[in-house]
Amino acid sequence: MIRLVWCLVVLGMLSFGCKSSAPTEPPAVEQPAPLREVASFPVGVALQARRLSSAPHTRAAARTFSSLTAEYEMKMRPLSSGQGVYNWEAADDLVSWARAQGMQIHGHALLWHESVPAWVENFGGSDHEFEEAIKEYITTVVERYKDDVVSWDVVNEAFDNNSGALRNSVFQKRMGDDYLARVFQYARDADPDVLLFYNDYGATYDANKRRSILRMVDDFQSRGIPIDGVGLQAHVTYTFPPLTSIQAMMDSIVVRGLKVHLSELDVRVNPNGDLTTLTPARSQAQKERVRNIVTAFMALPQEHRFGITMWGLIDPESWLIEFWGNPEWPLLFDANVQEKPAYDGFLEALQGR
Ligand code: 9MR
Repeated sequence: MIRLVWCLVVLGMLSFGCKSSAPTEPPAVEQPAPLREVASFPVGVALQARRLSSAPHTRAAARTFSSLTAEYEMKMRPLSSGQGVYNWEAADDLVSWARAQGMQIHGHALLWHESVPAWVENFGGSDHEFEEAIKEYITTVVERYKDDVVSWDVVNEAFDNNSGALRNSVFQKRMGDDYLARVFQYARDADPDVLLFYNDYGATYDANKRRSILRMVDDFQSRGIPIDGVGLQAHVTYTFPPLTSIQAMMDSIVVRGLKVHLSELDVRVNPNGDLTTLTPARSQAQKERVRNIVTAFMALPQEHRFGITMWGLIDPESWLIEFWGNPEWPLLFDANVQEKPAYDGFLEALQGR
């Protein structure tokens, strides 16, 4: 009995203590549900290794996303500063951080004409030696991350805009027009389990590029060259390209039995430069656009939904601002690492709302 009275007294003191301290605490802000907990497919984010030193970034990224892409560090130029010379540190930092958060890792990108180190660009040996060096690079990188990376963009942006012709990259020049097939095979030989993607932009609205990509897939499949999916970068605006053209390209990938990755999603709201701040109306339009794209993706058969990756975490760090020279707010989080209406659009689509 004495014990019961004592407990009641203590409980009373505790609740009184809570009540009296309540007014000094900031009101609890209710956070929306984490996308990774709601989605039935991986929801990813591209991060640079230097963001790992910012607690607000890592907290939001780990809470929200279930997949990580290195925005920079796993490309050839940063990874390899000389033939046989590898700089793993920054890539390793991202990989071990992602693993600690239970995130899967998408490798980006083994070959990209915009990330060619000087030793490759100015390679002094024969074409055969060039190809051996590229093969060695692919094998080394894929094998190193065998246990960590579930999927690789094997080649990024191999086709020209408008014409759809094979780009005259150093890879095409030194290895010939069939280099794509051979490098996909090298990646497969290095890891029989990793998923292999071709990744590009513009495939939803550039008819010739789309045709070239699909022709490459058909050709690979007819020859038994390994390919598991196509990454559509999805650098879109709030109005362009039309949803129907995004759906059509996704369907073309699905009918070929491959997986679809919306691999670099961001949604420009200021493509004409008419805004100096993000207006509520444009923010709402962005939310609807994100909702529509995610809804269209969710309509794909489950085994073809590889994932959706946002190309960056917070608006002011998006590559688009420098690239286009306009103020821009293309991502799901604002400068204060707070979820925007666009985040809610993503979430509502996942929830079927
Ligand atoms: O957003 C990336 C930026 O931080 C890098 O400096 C740049 C060069 O490595 O690459 C950007 O990402 C590109 C991606 O790798 C491929 N598709 C186009 C992206 C924007 O340029």
